[in-house]
Parts: sequence; structure tokens; C-alpha cells
Amino acid sequence: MPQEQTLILFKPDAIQRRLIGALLSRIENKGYKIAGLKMLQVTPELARKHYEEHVEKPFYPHLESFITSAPVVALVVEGPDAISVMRTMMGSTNGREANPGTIRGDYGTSRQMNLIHGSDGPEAAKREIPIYFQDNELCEYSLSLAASLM
Ligand code: RTP
Ligand code: MG
Repeated sequence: MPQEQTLILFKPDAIQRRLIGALLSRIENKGYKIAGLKMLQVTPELARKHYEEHVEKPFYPHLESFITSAPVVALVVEGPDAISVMRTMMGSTNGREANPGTIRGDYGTSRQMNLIHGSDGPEAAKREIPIYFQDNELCEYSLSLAASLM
């Protein structure tokens, strides 16, 4: 089973709605490891870098003003098939179309303010993680320690 790392953001609407703990719990309850975690303010420059594939799209100005409107929480989530499983847990882009049981399906009705970002494939994860984290900000540790605490 491939151990993957994926870049996750809790977007400004998640912070405004005080859902950081709820979203983090879903990831921890799933059994994934948090390899990196920080809160930061996305600048327009950072937004253009992250969303470079969307910069020319008509919705980009709205996306940039949304993603820079309040801080985000950035995480590197690690575990078996973490990239695709996190995308499944997030649900479809539009909260009105996302299935119940998914993060977007359970918490929102907006296509833009959809709470969470996750890398959409291995290439994206490889590109996005270094945008938010330096190597020395990621932690290597074993979750097997958790078992010895029970
Ligand atoms: P993300 O990149 O944030 O994980 O979301 P995604 O893959 O599900 O969706 P994507 O197509 O990559 O779009 C990136 C983000 O832009 C906003 N968006 N607004 N037409 C619109 O108003 C529109 N379309 C997309 C959303 O915040 C979406 O997550
Ligand atoms: Mg995307």
C-alpha cells in the first residue's frame, strides 16, 4: 500500500465557522498521520502559485479574494493512498452536489466556499507541499507509539 503525502488546506470559511477541530478530527479518526500543520494568511502571490491552473479562469478573481479573506490551516496528511482517500472524504467541489458523509456534503452548500482543499493527484501533491512547507517543517514519527499509550 503506497504511503502518500497530500497537501490539505482548511479554507477561510472553515476557520470563520470554527470548524478546524471538526475537520481535523475526521482526518485523525480516519487513521492518517499529520506530518505538518500550520496556520497562515494566504497572499495574492501565494494564491496565484497554488491555483496556477485556474489563474486564467473567469472565477479566479473570486477564488483569490476568498482564499485570501482570512487565514487557512495547512496540513500535510500522510498514510496509505492518502491523496485519493482524502479527495473521497472531501466530496465533490460543489457542496450541493457532494454526498452526505463527505466533508463538503455535510458542512456546506457553496461551490466556492467549500471548506477544504486537497491535492488532486501525486503530481499536484509533489508541487503543492513545498509551496506551504519547508522540509524541516515536516515531522517523521511512528504512530505505533499510540498503541503503547492505550
Ligand atoms: P480544490 O482545488 O480547492 O481542492 O478544489 P477542487 O479540486 O474540488 O476544485 P477545483 O476545480 O480545483 O477548483 C478550485 C477551487 O476554486 C473554487 N471554485 N470556484 N465556478 C466557481 O465559482 C468555482 N469553481 C471552483 C472552489 O473553491 C474550488 O475548490
Ligand atoms: Mg483542485
